[in-house]
Amino acid sequence: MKALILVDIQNDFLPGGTLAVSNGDEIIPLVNNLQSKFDLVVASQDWHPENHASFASNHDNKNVFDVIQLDGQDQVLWPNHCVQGTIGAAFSSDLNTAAVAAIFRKGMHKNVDSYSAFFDNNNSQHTGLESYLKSMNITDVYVCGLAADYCVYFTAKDAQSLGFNTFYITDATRFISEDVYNNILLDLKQQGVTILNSADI
Ligand code: VGL
Ligand code: ZN
Repeated sequence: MKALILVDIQNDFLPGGTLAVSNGDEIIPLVNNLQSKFDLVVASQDWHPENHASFASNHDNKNVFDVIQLDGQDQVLWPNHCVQGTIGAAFSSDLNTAAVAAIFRKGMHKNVDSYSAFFDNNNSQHTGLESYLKSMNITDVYVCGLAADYCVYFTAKDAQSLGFNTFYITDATRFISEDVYNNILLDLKQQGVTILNSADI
């Protein structure tokens, strides 16, 4: 059984949002069309409290894109984004969510970020996605959404390490940083993730 995970297709990651990914809106028609090819469609939603430690505004003398140590790990500081209950945190109104069976929210704990739809960045808290997919007999996981080099990457990496056959749909993602993107593609290939285009599905 095959699942499609729609990662963080939220207004703040789209043109006009606070952490807009260039051309992020271009993926939406593709993602809408892909959904009917899957047994199950689920979505993740970045869902931060206003005082979240990943926001540069919550640190003295720090700028957006500075890197700090948080709980022993490198943490990029972001503009405020996807604050719980705001329009920025909502899914794009162009995204077809009618077939989305379940939504997994992440990044709710003030002191730890959560790029992956499966766990927090320190791997301590599960979102419930792994056990949900396994309970639905999913063996193959396809990932798309935003951003290619952060949340889609970590979701694909974790899916593969959890034993799912994992597929990363390049034309149904857009990156924040091209350098980071080139590195993560190499890493995903090394982990055994299949990199493909939506036309191959
Ligand atoms: C994301 C940065 C911060 C993402 C979420 O969805 O890729 N990136 N929070
Ligand atoms: Zn975030």
